Amino acid sequence: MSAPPQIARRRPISVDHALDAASSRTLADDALDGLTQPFKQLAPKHLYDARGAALFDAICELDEYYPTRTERAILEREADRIIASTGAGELVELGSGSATKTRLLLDAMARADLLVRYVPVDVAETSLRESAERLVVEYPSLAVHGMIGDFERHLHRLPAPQARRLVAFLGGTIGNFRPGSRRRFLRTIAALLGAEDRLLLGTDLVKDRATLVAAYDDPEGVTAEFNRNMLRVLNRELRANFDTDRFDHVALYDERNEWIEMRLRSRGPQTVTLEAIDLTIEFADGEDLLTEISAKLTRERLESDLAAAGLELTDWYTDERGWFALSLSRPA
Ligand code: AVJ
Repeated sequence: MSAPPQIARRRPISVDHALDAASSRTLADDALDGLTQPFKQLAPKHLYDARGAALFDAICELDEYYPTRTERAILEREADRIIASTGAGELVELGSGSATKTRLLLDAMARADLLVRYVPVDVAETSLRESAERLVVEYPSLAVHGMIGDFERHLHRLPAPQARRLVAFLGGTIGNFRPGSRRRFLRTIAALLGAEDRLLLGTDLVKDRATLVAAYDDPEGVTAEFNRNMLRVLNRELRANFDTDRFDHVALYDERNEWIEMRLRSRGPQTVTLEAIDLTIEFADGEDLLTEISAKLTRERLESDLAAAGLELTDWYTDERGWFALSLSRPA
C-alpha cells in the first residue's frame, strides 16, 4: 500500500531538549570541583564547543589517529551483517556529532528494508539539526527524533521505541569513562534495551605504546590545540584568564591502567582567576591539569564489564591488526 502521492509527507524531524538552565551549570560545578582538587582535572566533555568539535574532526583526519578510520573500515565491511543480526529498524546514536559513520548503518538498514527512525543524542544542537535535515533528504522514508542532551544524564528521556532498537555508541568514547563509571554507564544503557534490542559499541583496543602515544600527540599539534581548547572554553564561559600559550600538551600512556592521559602542563608558576565562579587557583611549575583519559580495552575486559552491567557480548568485529573493535551485545 502506498500513500497518495499528492499528500505531503508529515514533517519527519522532531527535536527534544533535555538541556535546561541547570545543565549549563555543569561546567561551573565541574570546574569548581575539579580545579580545587590536589590533582586538577576537568571532564573531557567540556572540550567540545564548536571549535573543539572542529578540532576533533581535524584529529580524525590525521595519519596518526587510527581509531576513526579503523572503525569506519570495520563498519564498511560489516554493516550488513550487523544489521542482519540485529533486525533493527531504529538507530539510537549516543554522541552523534556530525553523523558521518551513521550513514553506513542507515544504508544497511535501508538495504534490509528495516529503516524506520534515527534517534541522535548530542549536546550540540546545530550539528544535530544540520545532520537531521540532510538525512531526511537522503533517506525519504526516515523519521528523525533527536534529543539535545547529555548522554550521561538524559537517556531516561529518550522517546518510546518505534521499532527494534540498535543503540550505537561509536568512536571509542566509552574509553572516556573510568572503569567504575564505565560499568555504571553500561547499566544505564542496558536499562534502555528490550529483549530484542542491541548495543553496538566501538572500543579502542590495547596495543603498543608508541602507536597509542603518537595518536594523541601528533607532530602537527592538532591534538595539542584540541587539548588547550579546554582553557579557551573556561576563559569564555567562566570569564577565566588562562594564558593558553603557557600550558604544554602532554599525552602519556599509563600502562598499568591501560589508558591514555591527556594533560595540560603549566610552564612556570601561574595564578588563574575564574571570575564567574569567584575562584582563584595556583599552578606550580610543571603542575598538570588532567583533561581526558582514553581507556584501551581488551575483549575479555569488555566482556566482564558488559556482564557486570547485565549485557552479553554476542558478536565481535575487528580489523586485521586488532586495533579497534565493534561489538554487539544483548540483555543477558
Ligand atoms: C572522542 C573520546 C574517542 O579518546 O580518542 C582524540 C577524543 N582525544 N584525541 C579519544 C580524543 C584526543 C577521542 N574520543
